[in-house]
Amino acid sequence: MLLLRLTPTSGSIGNSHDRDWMRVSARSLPSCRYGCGRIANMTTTDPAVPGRSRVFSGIQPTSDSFHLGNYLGALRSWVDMQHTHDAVYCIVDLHAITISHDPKELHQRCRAAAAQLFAIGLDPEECTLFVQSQVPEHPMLSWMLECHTGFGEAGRMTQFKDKSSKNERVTVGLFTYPVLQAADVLLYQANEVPVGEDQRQHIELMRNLAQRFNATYGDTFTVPNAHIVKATGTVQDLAEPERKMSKSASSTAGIIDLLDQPNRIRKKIKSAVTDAGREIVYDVDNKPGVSNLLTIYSTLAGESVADLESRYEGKGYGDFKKDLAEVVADFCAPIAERTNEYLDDVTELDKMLAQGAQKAHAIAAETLANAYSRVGFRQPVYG
Ligand code: AQP
Repeated sequence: MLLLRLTPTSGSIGNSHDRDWMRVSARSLPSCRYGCGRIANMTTTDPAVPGRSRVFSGIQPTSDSFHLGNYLGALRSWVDMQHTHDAVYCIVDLHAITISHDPKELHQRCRAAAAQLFAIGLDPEECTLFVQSQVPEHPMLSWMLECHTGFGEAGRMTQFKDKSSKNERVTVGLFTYPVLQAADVLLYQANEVPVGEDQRQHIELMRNLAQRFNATYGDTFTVPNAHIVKATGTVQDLAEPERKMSKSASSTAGIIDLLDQPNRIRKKIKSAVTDAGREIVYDVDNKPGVSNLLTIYSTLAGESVADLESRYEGKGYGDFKKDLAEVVADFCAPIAERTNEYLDDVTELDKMLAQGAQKAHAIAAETLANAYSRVGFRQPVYG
């Protein structure tokens, strides 16, 4: 049974489009605090699924390889949580066309993404992994949520502002990206969403949308929580430590790809920007470059930052970087090898993804059917 609790929050509605929209909603919501710019905060006290709590997360197939930021920020949690949660993971190819793309490349990158995810340790017996475009409920729910999202509310998303300033072609899809992301998660009644720090604002939006929909139509969606690992929530670019490691960076010099060759990894780490002084100490404000390298080292080697600081006391950046390069290269090499093995048999890989999509569809269809009847739609007719 799903128990829901209503409490006010401070989510302010600043834009006039939003305020108009909220006034309409408020009339049908006597039990919630609206009108003063507050929205209801609904938290689940029981998991949607008896037994294991559910997690959902997605990743875009927008490059040939995932990078260390993706891995340390999110994918590592995906692997861990498949053993403790009812885990549903998605390669979000619908999101990938919000920026320019090449159709053949996208098709191939979905397979490369799946191969890498299995290679880092996702197990189809332990979790559900599927490609978003194979489960049609995602855009269907997204439309419904778009019709409950304030224009100004969507416009405040910093990722949209950032990406729209970098791309010449700014689409409506890029604007509504976080609403599709909300649909992705809400379809599965997920309790937790393992992501990097950059996704915190999007999770907040999806929580607001779930609360708003529930308050308007009755309990329909579990309100999810972000699962962000503090230490690795943002992995910085090695060449520009003030920026997050990102596929869309202007140069690849500061990005460690999981599929990079060992020599390439060594070269990138050797050239990583360090800071003034010679001490290897963790100090994000004054030594962002070294602190980032220490985080990577500590997480991959399973050693505490304090132990690493002691080990490298009195030694220079050269020794530290040399050892770190070997740690990273040793970590990535077997992933690249296993990825290639999966890619050697794309028929089997496609079969695994189709099975994942069937499992995902069974959950998504149930949530969508419920949401459809709540808003007064007829049930969808498939096939
Ligand atoms: N630098 C990072 N540190 C920690 N976590 C990160 N994530 C991404 N970059 C970092 C997390 O990886 C997951 C997948 O993200 P995505 O599919 O949205 O990939 P992305 O955001 O497109 O990755 P990029 O590299 O940042 O691409 P661009 O440049 O296109 O935006 C998410 O959980 C994300 O938080």
